[in-house]
Amino acid sequence: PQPKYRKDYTAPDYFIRHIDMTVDIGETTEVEALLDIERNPDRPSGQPLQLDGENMKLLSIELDGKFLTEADFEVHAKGLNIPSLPDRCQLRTRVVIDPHNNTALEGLYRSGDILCTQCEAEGFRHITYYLDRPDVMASFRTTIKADRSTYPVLLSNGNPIAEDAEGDRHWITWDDPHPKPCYLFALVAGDLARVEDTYTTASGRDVALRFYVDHGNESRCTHAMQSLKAAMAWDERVYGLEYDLDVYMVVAVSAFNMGAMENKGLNLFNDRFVLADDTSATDEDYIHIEDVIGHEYFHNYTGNRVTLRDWFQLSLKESLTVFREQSFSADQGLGAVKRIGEVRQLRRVQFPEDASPMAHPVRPESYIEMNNFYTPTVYEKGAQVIGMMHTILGDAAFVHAVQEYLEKFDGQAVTIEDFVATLEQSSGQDLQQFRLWYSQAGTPRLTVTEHYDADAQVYELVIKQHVPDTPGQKNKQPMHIPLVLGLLDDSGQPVSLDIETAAEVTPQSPTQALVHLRETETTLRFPNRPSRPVVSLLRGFSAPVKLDLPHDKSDLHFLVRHDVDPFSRWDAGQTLLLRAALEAEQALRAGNAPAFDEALGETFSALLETAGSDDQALLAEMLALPGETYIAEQLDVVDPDAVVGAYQALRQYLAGAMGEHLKAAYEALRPGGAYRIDAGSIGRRRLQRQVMDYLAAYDPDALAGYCWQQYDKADNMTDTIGALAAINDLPGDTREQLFADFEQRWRENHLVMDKWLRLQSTARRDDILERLEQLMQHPIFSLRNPNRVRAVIGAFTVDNMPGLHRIDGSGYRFVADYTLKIDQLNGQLSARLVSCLTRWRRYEPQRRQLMRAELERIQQAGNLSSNLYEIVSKSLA
Ligand code: BAL
Ligand code: ZN
Repeated sequence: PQPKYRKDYTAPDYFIRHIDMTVDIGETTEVEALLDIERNPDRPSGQPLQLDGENMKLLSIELDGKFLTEADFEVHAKGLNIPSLPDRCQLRTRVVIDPHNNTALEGLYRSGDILCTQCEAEGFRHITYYLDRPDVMASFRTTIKADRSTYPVLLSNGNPIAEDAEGDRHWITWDDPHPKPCYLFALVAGDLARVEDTYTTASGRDVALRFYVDHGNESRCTHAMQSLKAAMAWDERVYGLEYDLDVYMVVAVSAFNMGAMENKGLNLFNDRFVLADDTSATDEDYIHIEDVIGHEYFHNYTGNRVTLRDWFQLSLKESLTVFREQSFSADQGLGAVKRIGEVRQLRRVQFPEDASPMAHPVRPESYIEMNNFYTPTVYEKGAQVIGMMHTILGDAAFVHAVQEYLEKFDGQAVTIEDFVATLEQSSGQDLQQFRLWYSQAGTPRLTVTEHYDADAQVYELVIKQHVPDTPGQKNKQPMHIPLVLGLLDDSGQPVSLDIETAAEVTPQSPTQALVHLRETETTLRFPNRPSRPVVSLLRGFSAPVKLDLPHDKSDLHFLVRHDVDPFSRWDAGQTLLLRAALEAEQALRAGNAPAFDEALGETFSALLETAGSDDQALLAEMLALPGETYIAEQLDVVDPDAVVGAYQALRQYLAGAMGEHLKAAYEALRPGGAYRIDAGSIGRRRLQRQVMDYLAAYDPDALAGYCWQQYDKADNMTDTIGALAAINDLPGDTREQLFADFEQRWRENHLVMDKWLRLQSTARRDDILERLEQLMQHPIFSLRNPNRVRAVIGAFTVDNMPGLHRIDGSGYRFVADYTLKIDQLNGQLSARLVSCLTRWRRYEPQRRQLMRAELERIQQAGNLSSNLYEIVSKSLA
């Protein structure tokens, strides 16, 4: 497979202005497409028409009503070429496709008993011959014909304009007047129940909201429906954006590669992001549903009304939409805690990617398989980049600039440069240097040193920035990094800021400032400081950087107690814990027993004592340890045994320091009434789960008793799964009995069973690989369903460090075996699973060798999907 490069972009030689398509579903599926084609006047005439098309059998082709013979065109594995065309013409193709055997889940495929589509990024070329690129936008008219009893519901984008039936077959025609790229096309055929509601827009129009789900699941759409209405109202209130069609449809699908897909007017959703009720969904499920429903809804403007010129611009729509989703979500109640969760996830997943052989800029320069670039870098780092521009411009100017962008480019396919230039023009801010965030890969590192001159009463910070080398990029330029900071005096009070520096400074309040770091080194001087202040840096996580703080331990303890910014307060605690974990890791590698400061236990025990009064969701975050992956991320050479050992030792130490208070806290946090999903109740349950995690280390027997009772009494899935999660790593009868009971109760509900599978795949036990094989024999499991595969194999690769890194290499062998098996079915999925092996160079020599050998075995197996080929070959390069 050959890479495609951003620099090679050329406009299309032809446009397709309209497509009239008939999809006739039967034993086989026949697709007839009539394309209105126009030559692009800006391109030379006489160019061949090169249509994309894969995995289809051509039946006939007509140009302006005349059948073409084989001499008139050329069909190859990737498409169809016609040497020359008139400037305007109509082309009609008829093809046969095979959705029932489409295991890759792109194009038209079968999920359970329904047929559905996934066209982003390049799935439409599996449905019919087409110019499958986002800068070709057409109006779509789609007729679907099918058996009436098997497929009573037939959906596509836009509005239904005609329908009829004859015998046991029926058909319906949908018309979507908004020109769109084919990646936003969708079609669904199946026997689905419909749940309907109405939203009245700010201007008074009624929009029909329709959820389509399997029969029996109707009552499980309530939260998704409410979330959709909340998102519609939020976009009107914050961005002044009103929905533009009369109908908004959401279909829940069980076999789905992505989380959801924003097809115009007809979103397709992985069913885990639609279906929920109190007994089967956890707090986190409810939050995810709200997020994803919001995300897909927000795409209607940022992505659909203004779309992409080419796939290198993917982050244009994704980062802005993730940013909008995150703002919406924070407004729904969890605020700063939501931000902390995003940062945790960024550090756990995106920072490692940015330091891996797959590291790429937010706007990639090349790709072999576009599906490999739906990454944490494009999405989550991209959203942080948008967030920094929001910080630099300020909220009002940012929202105004986005509105201008949407107006200016409405109905067009544009670039990241168009977006940034609009923000610049609208706000008057200079974002020239800031653009490096789009082109330079790698996580910048800030190293801060401090100096206090008691005689001169001056406190000074020197901040150095460095962007590490990444594949294909060396010697990078300094970035424009917005750093938000404040100072605390020795009583913990915020200090009025007076800063002497060559850097630009934007005051945000009398005690907080935004400093624009643009140089390799920046000096900040704070005069008139009668005593040494403690600096609070990177407030609100104002930039996605790694930060080496100047603080000693006592400063960090001080910030945990006093910082007014919840993010920085949390991060000071995380830094303390991380430093302790790294010292333990070093001790273990040197053959010594880890030792921890008493002060650490005191600070965290003191936090626990505030369990009744403080913000409980924030407290839960404060008490949660930095994950093993994040600890490993700090090391030049990773020894997984030492990382896991250090994590456990630290957890055991803190649990011991908190001691009997843990039991009192657990009791105090028991629910007082019926299940509710407001922010306060979610916070209480999160804190209770965190307490249980320490209790598992402090007093496993007591914990087992609590788990039994909690499981028995639970009226909601958060408490039920909380009991299983807490006891997951503890051997014994209670664990086995609870897991067995859960299976009996929930074996018919595949989404709930995913939780059961996931917990067992991440359990720390010597026979984990045998257990994984058993789980894959369970009737609910199928290698063809991505959710099931992610629950067993995916969870194991991401959250089972000791199992994956077994010193005999059996964990790696297991992953490689299943990667190869799944690659025969679904290349998008196999490419994700293998990513746990790609950073083999960072491990100690024995693991390094074992991981590399498995990657080489995959490479040598041959016949790989382009997805897997790209990841494996880049990892070994
Ligand atoms: N566009 C793919 C799914 C999503 O990001 O919404
Ligand atoms: Zn998206």
